Amino acid sequence: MQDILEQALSGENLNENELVKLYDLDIFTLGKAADSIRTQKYQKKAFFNLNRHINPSNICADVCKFCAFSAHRKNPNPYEMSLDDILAQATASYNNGAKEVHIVSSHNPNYTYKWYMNVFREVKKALPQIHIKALTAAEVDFLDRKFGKGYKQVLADMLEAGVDSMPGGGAEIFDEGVRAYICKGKVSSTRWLEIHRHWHSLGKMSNATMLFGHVESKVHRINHILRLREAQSPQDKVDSKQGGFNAFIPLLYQRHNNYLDVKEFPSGQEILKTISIARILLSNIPHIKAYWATLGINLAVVAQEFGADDLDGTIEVESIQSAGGAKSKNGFDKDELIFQIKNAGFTPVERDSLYNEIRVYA
Ligand code: V47
Repeated sequence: MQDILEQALSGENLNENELVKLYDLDIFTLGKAADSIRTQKYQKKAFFNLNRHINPSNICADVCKFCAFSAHRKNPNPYEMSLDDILAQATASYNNGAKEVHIVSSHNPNYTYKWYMNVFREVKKALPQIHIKALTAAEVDFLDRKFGKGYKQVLADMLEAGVDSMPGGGAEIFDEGVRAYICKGKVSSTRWLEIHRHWHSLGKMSNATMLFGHVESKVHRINHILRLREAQSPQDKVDSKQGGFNAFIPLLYQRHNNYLDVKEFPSGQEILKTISIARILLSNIPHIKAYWATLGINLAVVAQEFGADDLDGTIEVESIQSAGGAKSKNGFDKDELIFQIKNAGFTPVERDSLYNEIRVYA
């Protein structure tokens, strides 16, 4: 069984049905292999940033069964933020030390195309130093379809309006059969990848998520990871920050307040194995993020021993995963994050959105 690990580590071209056997290895064997890659890249550094999530609206034209955030029967509190609300939140966070705003919304049919671009332009005008990470590929696809712009035009307009990078949301699970069940009508997997590739070709960075732990199989997860590996720009471009995926983020499904009927959930061991496998297979994606909002801080810190090197950031207000039951509504205190990382034997490194080091908390 070790053979499959050696083959995976040597970059052999195996398919998802072969690579799924990695899950049969014990957690320590997998973890050790992933940790040695992680340690070689970053030693004991564990990255985080000071960021602020802003979700302008929860009114959504789509109905993803896993989503507890959008306004629906189980969450009947529709809202729409104004530009002034968004600017006030971004400014307060900036004054509080945030270096990034992560702006993603539902697919709100009431907002105009101009409204979106104006938000980015005005945030950039008010806070030129802040990094704007905004619009998932699913939102780009929504704007393309609703306003007939073509996704390349949407991306060009985002760039012109001041968006610096794209978040990794909307990827869910690439398998189209699963997508048809969990998020029918949303961006297709092929289009999600095309949008990111085009963004990369403009010299920009983005992230890639994978929503796991619901109805997908382990083979679907491996297939998702392999498609990301294939879509990534060549290694030399990524290293010089010239466009590509910066981080892979496995998002653990939160099961409350939604319409997905899930019978089995991954154990902590299976979650860690998924993170290790991602580190082993994604040799061309620099960072693996253990997103504390879905894993909880304890598992997110342990995941640093299993291939992850990043925990995301302080967030301040988290609305998507907390709607599904995660205990992340109020973000994470910076000093507490630093304490947790140190307490686990890692060196906290505050980074910017492109993983340049800002401060090492030795
Ligand atoms: O795409 C929705 C997921 C994503 C649930 O790029 C859920 O740095 C778990 O993409 N349980 C949005 N997840 C969040 C996201 C993200 C988060 C942090 C950092 C970055 C980054 C990106 O949240 C959606 C969807 O996959 N999601 N509902 C749920 N019940």
